[in-house]
Amino acid sequence: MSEEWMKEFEKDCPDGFLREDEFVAHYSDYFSAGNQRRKEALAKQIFRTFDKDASGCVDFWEFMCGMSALLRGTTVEKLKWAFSMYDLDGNGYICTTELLNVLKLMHELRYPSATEEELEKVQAPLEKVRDRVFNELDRDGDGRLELREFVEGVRKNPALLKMVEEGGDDDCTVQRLK
Ligand SMILES: [Ca+2]
Ligand SMILES: [Ca+2]
Repeated sequence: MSEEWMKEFEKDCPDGFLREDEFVAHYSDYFSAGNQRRKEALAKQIFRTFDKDASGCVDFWEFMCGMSALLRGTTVEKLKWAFSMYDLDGNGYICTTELLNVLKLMHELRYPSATEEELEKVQAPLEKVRDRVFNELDRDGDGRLELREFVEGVRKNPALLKMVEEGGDDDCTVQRLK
């Protein structure tokens, strides 16, 4: 597995570094459908979770750490990665706006060809999902999810993460919320 990654990485990054704009371009091409601006926003966010020292470049080591946490990590490692992905501004907690934005991005990933109108329609159900997730996870009720609240809460109730990943837009999720 890691040898394949090494090859891919060397092909894409002959100088040993992957820059943000290269990653974003690569990613946008990979998902041919979907709104360009939103795809770029998501790609930047994924890149940022890899770019641990915020240098704007990901070296092979950072790339490997990111990928292995994502693909082969323990539940806690995956949850930490999810947390850093959801914490869009990187200030150490997830606020309600960030969670809603993540829900929208996840929805767009599942339905890359959704029109603006369709996205408008899912706004209300996604807000419900957000409220539900906060009710469950925000133990101290301060409107912020900290890493500890997030990891412990989702470990106790994995269905919550599934709701976030699946965007809560299918009928059964909406049903479950009623
Ligand atoms: Ca934040
Ligand atoms: Ca809190």
